[in-house]
Amino acid sequence: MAQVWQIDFQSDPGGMYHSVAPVTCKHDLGDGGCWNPFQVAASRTVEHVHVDPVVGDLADSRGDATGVALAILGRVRAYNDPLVRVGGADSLNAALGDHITFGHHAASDALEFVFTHLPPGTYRLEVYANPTEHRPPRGFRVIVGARSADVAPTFAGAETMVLHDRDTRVATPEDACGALEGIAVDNTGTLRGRFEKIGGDPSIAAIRLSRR
Ligand SMILES: [Ca+2]
Repeated sequence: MAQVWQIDFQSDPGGMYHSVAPVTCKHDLGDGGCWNPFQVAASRTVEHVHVDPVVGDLADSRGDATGVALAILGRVRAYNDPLVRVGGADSLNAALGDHITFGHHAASDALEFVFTHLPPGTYRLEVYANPTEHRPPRGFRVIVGARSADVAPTFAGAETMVLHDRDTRVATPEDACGALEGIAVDNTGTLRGRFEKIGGDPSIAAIRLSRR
């Protein structure tokens, strides 16, 4: 059976640009509905960044403690899009509408990420961008060793929703996701990678890491 870790990035309450209260996702994609909030201090000015946020003792998707930790190395900002309200915590939107962001203002142009205390094995890494259409675009690239994938929402199959009192296209979760397969984790239990900007507002909403 797969073991899966689900991480839901979000800011704490009170950010700028009408950032809404965070909602931690409970949506079950088939592996269990436990998500870990990765909460970053809300950006209260455009220059307000949070440096090297970390979340430890991650539960797996079935709610069992694992001791796994995730560190993001760099200067990030955080924002909760009103999409998190659509469907409530039981909706995948609760994981995808809010996000951390980088690549502009005082934030880093690229971020490193490090999982630690993973059991050795072969992993699949799925990374989701905020799926709402935005100018500048929300896309970014995830890189692990020689593997890379673009995480850049596309809108051919998008729904239109009213967010911030205007019509906004929202990509399907699949069209806002990039995935890397076959990542080997050895006895060090460490998986390192990097995020690089593509668009001008790279917005990391969620990660699902699966050990098969
Ligand atoms: Ca969330």
